[in-house]
Amino acid sequence: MKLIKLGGSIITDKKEYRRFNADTVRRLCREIRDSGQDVIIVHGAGSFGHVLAKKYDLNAGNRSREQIPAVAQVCYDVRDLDSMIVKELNESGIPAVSVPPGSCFVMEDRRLIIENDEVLRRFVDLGIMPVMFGDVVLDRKLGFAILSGDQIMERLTDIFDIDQVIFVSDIDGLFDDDPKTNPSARMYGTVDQRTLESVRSDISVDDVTGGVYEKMKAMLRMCSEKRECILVNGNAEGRLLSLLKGEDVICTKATGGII
Ligand code: IP8
Repeated sequence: MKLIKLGGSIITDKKEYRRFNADTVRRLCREIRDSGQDVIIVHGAGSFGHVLAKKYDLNAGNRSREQIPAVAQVCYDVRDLDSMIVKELNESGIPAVSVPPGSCFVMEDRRLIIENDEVLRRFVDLGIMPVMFGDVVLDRKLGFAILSGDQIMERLTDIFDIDQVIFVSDIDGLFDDDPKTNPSARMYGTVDQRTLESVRSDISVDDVTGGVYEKMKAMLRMCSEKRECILVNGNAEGRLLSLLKGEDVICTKATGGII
């Protein structure tokens, strides 16, 4: 089984609050369907989550009354985004159902706790994809906190037998600098822990959950002898489909895990 994260930068326009990239999502759903692979999808929050989460400092936890309406609004916005994605999945022929993490699970000091995975497993056994996403989640220590889709991915690799983890983003792979502002930035074909240590950790700092650097760290934690983790550009038509079919594509592969 493959685990795919549709990143917030590909499913939304991150510069504009609540701007959904419907055409891209529709195409990616079709590429996944056409691959014929068994897949679970997690998605990011993009401009449906990060804009208000940053403005009200939601990842710091419960600090002031004025955060509370923002928590409710972000919960609403990311569920709205999710329902549009689940709709596209179902319309493309992939039976899918929303499982909002903030309504089903809690966190403890920003770590997602999934004490009971029965619902997730039973949906998968029925051939229905449970779709989880970056959300605001109640936290036993902090009151609430931001749960990134990347962390959900890590938990899911403990629950399901995942042989390939794919992060679909709007860049070709991991670069040694931000390719959007530095045209001479170089892309890595593979990264290991040593590469990561030399990468600028402030790339894509717009994300309250850390951007490319944190993603690459999560990828290194998830890869193993039996499982590869790949970052691929979803704006390049057909690239995700080729990757899922086992073809060579432009991407960054994480190797060697993290110590
Ligand atoms: O886009 C963040 O999830 P991510 C969730 O996967 C919120 O990092 C609500 C900002």
